[in-house]
Order: sequence, then structure tokens, then C-alpha cells
Amino acid sequence: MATVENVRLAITASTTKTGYSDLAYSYELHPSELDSAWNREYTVRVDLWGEDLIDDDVLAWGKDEHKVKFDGSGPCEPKKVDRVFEVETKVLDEDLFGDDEVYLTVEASTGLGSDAAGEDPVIGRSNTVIGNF
Ligand SMILES: [Ca+2]
Ligand SMILES: [Ca+2]
Repeated sequence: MATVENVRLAITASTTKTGYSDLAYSYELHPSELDSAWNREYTVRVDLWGEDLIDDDVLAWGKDEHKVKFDGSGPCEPKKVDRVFEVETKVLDEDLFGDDEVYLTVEASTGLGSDAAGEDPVIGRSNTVIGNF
């Protein structure tokens, strides 16, 4: 199985759509030897969370689905991925009073094929962005 590392998140107001925010994130997908040798392809999705004292809330899930494929070009070289997606800013307003604490998790899986790495996704968590959304 690969690992998801160095997940970073930054949130800015959209410059093109009123009421929307751009979520720019990056991460590294580090392959296992088999991932590289078999040119495995991972499907990656993002969940968005609001941090709370007891249980964190899911604000949005299954966002920005994309694929990352290892091509065996180098031995176990990580794939560095930079992406942006937008959400309505009100989705980020996870606390009615005070600041909102928002982070995302990157979830990568290979599915159930015979050359897949396993059924369970690998998950990486970003930094928490504190804002007033
Ligand atoms: Ca909170
Ligand atoms: Ca708020």
C-alpha cells in the first residue's frame, strides 16, 4: 500500500464566483515497491471536516475525485499532487459562533482488482485552517 503524506491545505475566497471559496491542497503519494512495479493506479477523493471538541463534523465528502498512476519511471518515487476545488463558502461555516476550524483528508484506494493493493483506503490529514467563514 502507498502512504499519503505532507497534506497541505489553503483556503481563499474565490475571485470568480461570489459565495464560493477555493480550496488549494497538495499531498504526496508514496508508493510501495509493488505499486511502482505494477504501475498501480489510485483513485483519490477528498473529505472536508470541521474540527470540534468532541466529534469532528463532515462538511463535504467524496470531493475532487481524481486518479494518480505510478508509471515505474523511478524506484518508489512519490507522486506530488497539487489541486484546487471550490465549495460554497457557507459549507465551511462549521461553528455558528467564533472561528471555524477546517481540514481535509485525502483518501486513496486501488479498488478490488486482482492487482489492487487492498480494499482499505490510505488516508492523510491536512493542517487545520482557522477562519471566519
Ligand atoms: Ca469547530
Ligand atoms: Ca463560523
